[in-house]
Amino acid sequence: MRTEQPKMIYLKDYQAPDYLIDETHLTFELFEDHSLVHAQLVMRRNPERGAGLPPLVLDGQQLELLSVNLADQALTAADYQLTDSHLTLQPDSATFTLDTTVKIHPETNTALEGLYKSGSMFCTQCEAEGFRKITYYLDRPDVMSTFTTTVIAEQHRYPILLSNGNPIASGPGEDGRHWATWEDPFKKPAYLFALVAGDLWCVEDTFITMTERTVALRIYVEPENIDKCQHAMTSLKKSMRWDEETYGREYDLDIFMIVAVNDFNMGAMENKGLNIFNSSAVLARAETATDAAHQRVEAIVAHEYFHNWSGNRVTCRDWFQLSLKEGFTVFRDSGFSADMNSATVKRIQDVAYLRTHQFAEDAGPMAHAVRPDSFIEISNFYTLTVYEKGSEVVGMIHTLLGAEGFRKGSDLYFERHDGQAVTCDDFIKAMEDANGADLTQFKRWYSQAGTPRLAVSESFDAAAKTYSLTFRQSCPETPDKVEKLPFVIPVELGLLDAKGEGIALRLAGEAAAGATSRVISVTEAEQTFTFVDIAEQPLPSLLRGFSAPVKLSFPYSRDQLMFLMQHDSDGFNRWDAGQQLSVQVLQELVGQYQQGQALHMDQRLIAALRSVLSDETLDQAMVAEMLSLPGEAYLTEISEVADVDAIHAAREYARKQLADNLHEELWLRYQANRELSKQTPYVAAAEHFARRALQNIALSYLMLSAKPEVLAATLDQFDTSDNMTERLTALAVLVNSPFEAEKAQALAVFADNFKDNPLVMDQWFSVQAGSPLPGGLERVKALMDHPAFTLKNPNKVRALIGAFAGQNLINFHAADGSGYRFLADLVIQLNGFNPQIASRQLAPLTRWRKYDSARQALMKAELERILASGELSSDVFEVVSKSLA
Ligand code: B3K
Ligand code: ZN
Repeated sequence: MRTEQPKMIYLKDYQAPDYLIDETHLTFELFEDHSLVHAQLVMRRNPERGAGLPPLVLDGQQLELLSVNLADQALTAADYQLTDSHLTLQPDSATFTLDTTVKIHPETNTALEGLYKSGSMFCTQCEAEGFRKITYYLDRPDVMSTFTTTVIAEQHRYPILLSNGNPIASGPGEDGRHWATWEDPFKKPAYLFALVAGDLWCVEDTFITMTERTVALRIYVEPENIDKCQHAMTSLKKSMRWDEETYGREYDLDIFMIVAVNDFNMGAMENKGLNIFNSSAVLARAETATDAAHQRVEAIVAHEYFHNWSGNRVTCRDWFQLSLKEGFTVFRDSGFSADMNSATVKRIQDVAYLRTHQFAEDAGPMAHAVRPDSFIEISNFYTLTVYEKGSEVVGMIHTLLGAEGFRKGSDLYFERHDGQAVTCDDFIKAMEDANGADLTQFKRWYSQAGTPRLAVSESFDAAAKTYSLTFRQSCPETPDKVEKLPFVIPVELGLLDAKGEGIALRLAGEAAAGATSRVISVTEAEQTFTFVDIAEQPLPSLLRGFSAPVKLSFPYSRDQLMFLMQHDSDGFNRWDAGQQLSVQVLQELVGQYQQGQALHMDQRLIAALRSVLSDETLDQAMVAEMLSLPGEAYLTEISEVADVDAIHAAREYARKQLADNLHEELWLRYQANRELSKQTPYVAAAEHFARRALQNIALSYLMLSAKPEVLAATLDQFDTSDNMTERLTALAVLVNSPFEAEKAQALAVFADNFKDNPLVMDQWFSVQAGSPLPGGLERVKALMDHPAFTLKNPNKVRALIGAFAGQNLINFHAADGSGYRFLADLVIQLNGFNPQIASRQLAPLTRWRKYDSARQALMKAELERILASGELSSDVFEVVSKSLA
């Protein structure tokens, strides 16, 4: 909890540190009711900051200072100043050693930041500013030091003692204790420090690097999970190979370790040589994890591994530069996932997510630039904007420079800045220097928040055989009030002739026609591009592959969208045409609902999806994606004022229409794929994901008919399938069906089978929390009393509370405000023991401006109630106060 009024911190106030730490030597003595941390810091005055010896101000929170020695002299309380956030003392020489001993309480640390206990295991989470809860330190990323760490703990309870780097010594101690010392030769900021002590088993493997060094790989888990590590290990080895082949990056230590912990505030953490993972991001096997979970494990293992270069070897100068490592690393992991699976499907999923959630963030009260220029609590800035939009920005550089140019740029960046803490500008500079490019205007993507709009209009001159596209860009105002200057927007496009063939493109002034798809850069507020030699009116395919994170509009007719769905050579745009068509149709239904009319759906959507469903040549994962109507959250995001009830009614009506009209086709595809699933043992690979995805979406449509043969098929899938992907879908389909007895039975059987597997129980909670059937809040409240539920575990909070408030819009937004009240009560409770989780769960309430005035008033009242509820963490304070501003 804060004791002072939270302060805003500004990028413009950045100053290099007064002192540097060259070596950090830590000794941890772990006990059940406290722990002791001895730190020896070898320090010196930062030469960059000139002569003179200013006071040394160390960060430290929730530490009990037992002793402090400066240059081997014990200090007394008169020699230093101590507040609840800093220890200040006066060095008398430019180089010195500082020794401190502090007492801390990991056993009661519920915020899961710093050193804490997850079950019986000790573990750490230091990014962004958790290290200051471990010892007094210069806890900022531009202070980089080597570390040696000795961990001493009871041998019996904690046979495994881990820290960063390579193990150098270990041995028995007194009173049944033992110790181990680790040495990390690479300089790193304290946020990458990690320690683990526990009774863990590990799966081992090795990796031979590109220079033929052998690296030991270990995944540590609690004994009962030892059978669920293989997928993560395979993913790790694929990641290591991919980073060598794609970016020329080789691993540097002799050992790479992953530890799975159950209580973790986010997905995983890239600590040097010792990644600590939420168990949900490591454990996966067919029987207990869905295809989506398998893909998430693969992506997160890769992401954290890739940080070894983009984040650890080259790190951030300050936390405003967070996207330097996160945006780039998300871009890298997306490339990896695209290569391992279907690239088009990966792109579709990323874009659907970005448009739904990042666009909403960019339009809300917490909107901020990819490189924010101020914050109160950095933990609040691990956002979709920093991560996903940051990745899109890196992706646009890739598009503008081409794959080869981009690789030259990344090589130069890693070479130039290895071992340094740098800025987004340094990244851009390397890209520019390696390519002789000028990205000055492009850099606005880093400083201007908000989602640009790009309105496109066309004009065709049959006589002159020219076709012009005019682009008008604008960007809505954001809370920072930063003036929006034109962005550089790379637009990949093609023109289709009447047969759907791509036309070879030649811009006016160019000597000859080139390819049928190309990238043009829109750099002005309004800009026209004229194509020549265009014999007939073409149909444009715009923003192929979603080449820029903008809201593009073009006045397509529904027939034109259907034409693009069938003919566009760009798979992403075929899907997107389908989405645009669905949006038009759904918005029309929303209008009918609001007017109190009977709903009538444009039959062209049915025809379009029928032809998708009957096309056996299409990638089945694509078919599944195309059958998925835009979600309620996306329909909310694109509405001026979101009508929760109308959106829900319209979408459900459309689903039922599709289900009724396409019953035969869906049933055929369901049965064919289900048959294959029965015959094939589970494989975690793209074509199998694709088959099961289509099978499962088909089943969820089919059940809308409530026909007995569909119920029978669902029960069979639930009872007999060998994998969680099929079983969980069957469960979800039953939960959302009218078959009360079967639903209750399936839920009970599932809970009984998996009561000892917390990750599977999370799925069980989510399926129920997400069900749009009436009575959602009561169900969620009842589930909170289930023995497997606890608010202390972030995964449980996300599974039940997060799924309810984030995905079950019709229940969460109940007109009486009960959902809002429930969430606010929980946020107030969570604020007391885990501020980061409290602040995350708050997000749905911050979107109040999207709703009708009655709901707005209810949501605001809850935000005000939170604000008045007592001592707020800086995390919750920042989000609530900005939302109300
Ligand atoms: N770097 C961490 C996130 C840390 C979040 C701190 N609140 C995981 C990642 O992005 O790889
Ligand atoms: Zn990351």
